[in-house]
Amino acid sequence: MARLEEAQVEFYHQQGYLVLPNLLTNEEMQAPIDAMKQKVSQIADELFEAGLVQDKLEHRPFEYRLAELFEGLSEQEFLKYGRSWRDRLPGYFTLMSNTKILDAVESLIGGEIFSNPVYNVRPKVPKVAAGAVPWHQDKSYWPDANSNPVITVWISMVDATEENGCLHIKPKTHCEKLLEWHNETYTGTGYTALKESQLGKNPTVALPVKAGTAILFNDRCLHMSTPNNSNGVRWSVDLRYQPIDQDRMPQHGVGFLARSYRYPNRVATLEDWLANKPERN
Ligand SMILES: O=C(O)CCC(=O)C(=O)O
Repeated sequence: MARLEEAQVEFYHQQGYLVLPNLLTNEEMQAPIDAMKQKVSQIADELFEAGLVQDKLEHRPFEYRLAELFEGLSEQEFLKYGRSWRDRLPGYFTLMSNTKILDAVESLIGGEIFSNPVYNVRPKVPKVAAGAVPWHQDKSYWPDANSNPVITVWISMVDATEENGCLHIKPKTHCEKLLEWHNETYTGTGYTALKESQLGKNPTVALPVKAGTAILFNDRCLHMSTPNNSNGVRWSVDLRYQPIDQDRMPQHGVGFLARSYRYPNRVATLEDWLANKPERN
């Protein structure tokens, strides 16, 4: 098992976040990237059939194809597909069950791990306001859930830079209570957001990272991301994990038992997940 070092665990608990540079290899990223490519091809087909694009750009690289498909189209055309995706494609289950990710999470919350139903594939294309995410705490999306601790594992599928809108975080804010949030009205997607006056004095840390890097953070840690000012897509995935004896948040979908030493026979398989079953019977 690839346990986190003691100093990393300590950093996470003190700062509320932890960066694991190059956690995943290109090979490990291939399955989720293939799932994303599948969805992009489906979108290209639909745009082509609707006469919105004349070229499906089949030969353009993963990092650019979706951005170029929407280059001449409106923000509303893009948002029809959602600012983040939660398709049930096998490649995402492969990623959520990745041993290295689960080992890191185990180091923080123990080996009884439930994969929370809230996961997002983020195709952050340039010039779409909803790409930039305002300051918030993830817990604002499940304020009443009795789930603690929930850990977000944010993974970059391409290099995330200050230009294409990497993640920014305010260390140590995870020790604060859940702040009163509002739903913003300028992106068309109603993100939960905090006012400038609520952000406190903690400095902001920008987190540009290479593809395959994971950023783990507590669901009360303040974070945001800036607009994508590049020509490519800032592809990322954010996954969430929690101990198995906590609220599974069915109002958000069906998560799954990802690792258990106590109930190894109940750990969900791909077939269970595809059938919306949280664990083996
Ligand atoms: O990927 C982003 O730009 C924002 C991610 C985020 O807010 C989250 O994972 O909770």
